[in-house]
Amino acid sequence: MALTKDWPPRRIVVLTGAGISKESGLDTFRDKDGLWSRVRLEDVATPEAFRRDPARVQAFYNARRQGLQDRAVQPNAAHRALARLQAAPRFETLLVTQNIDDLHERGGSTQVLHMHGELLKAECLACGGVHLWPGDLDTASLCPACAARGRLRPQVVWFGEMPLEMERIQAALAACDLFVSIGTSGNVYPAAGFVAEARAGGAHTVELNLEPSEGARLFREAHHGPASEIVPAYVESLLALAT
Ligand code: BV8
Repeated sequence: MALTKDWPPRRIVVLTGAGISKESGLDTFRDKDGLWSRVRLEDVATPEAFRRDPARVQAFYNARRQGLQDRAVQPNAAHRALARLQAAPRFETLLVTQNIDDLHERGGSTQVLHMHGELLKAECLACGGVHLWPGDLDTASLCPACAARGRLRPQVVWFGEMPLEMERIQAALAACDLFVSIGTSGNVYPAAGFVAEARAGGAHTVELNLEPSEGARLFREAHHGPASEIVPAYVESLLALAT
């Protein structure tokens, strides 16, 4: 039952997390076999860690960057379903992802808002330039714009850093009719607070996740199961409204 100001919805905000890429072969963070079960985020995903031991942080992201480009890692049916939703003219869909992989784009999505940055890009600490960077980053890496050596970091938002395009996201959450959260544990802020912001704006809120997240009680509707199954099913139910 949709309790919202405007149904069928016209303005939709979708938020995705690591769970949508799990069936594509990428690790999540907090599952039992996740990234944070093998390394402490304080050692590899904060500005302090980068200042303390840049080689260790670069190695962590170099390994993930190479893993993402493994031929076995491909977008799955959930990524492709969201691309279909974005292409439907009946809806105005903003896709916000916490993920730093490029599987939404490779699954056909356009205008993906990477609030935590992108693994395949590097940012120059000398000139601020952001560049596509599929290879390893290290102390010999040269900035393509200013030629500074060893000043490139992953274009990734670490803990303690401000996520990207927050004003645009918050305006979309306040205005949307429907907020759909997919494959995220609801542990990390500000993304974990988006559902409350959408509800405050009168939107219907839906969680699509393998299991109830930390914020499950804030969602008016929930479907649990693997993203590759429940996301296409939910998208098809929305597209049926548009006919
Ligand atoms: C900020 C990029 C403030 C890096 C990430 C002290 C100082 C400063 C801030 C804080 C602090 N203490 C706490 C905070 C806030 C902090 C925070 O929330 N910490 C948590 C740990 C409590 N947040 C921040 O620091 C943020 N910045 O607050 O800035 C500020 C203010 C003013 C000025 C300047 C700064 C920045 C947070 C961003 C950090 N970067 N990623 C990288 O990728 O390496 S976070 C990283 O974890 C992800 O990007 C994601 O956002 C986050 C959570 O991950 P999820 O995607 O949810 O993945 P998870 O494994 O947790 O869950 C997966 C889910 O999928 C599960 O529910 C599972 O059931 C489900 N699933 C599994 N398989 C499937 C599935 N679902 C469907 N199908 C399947 N097959």
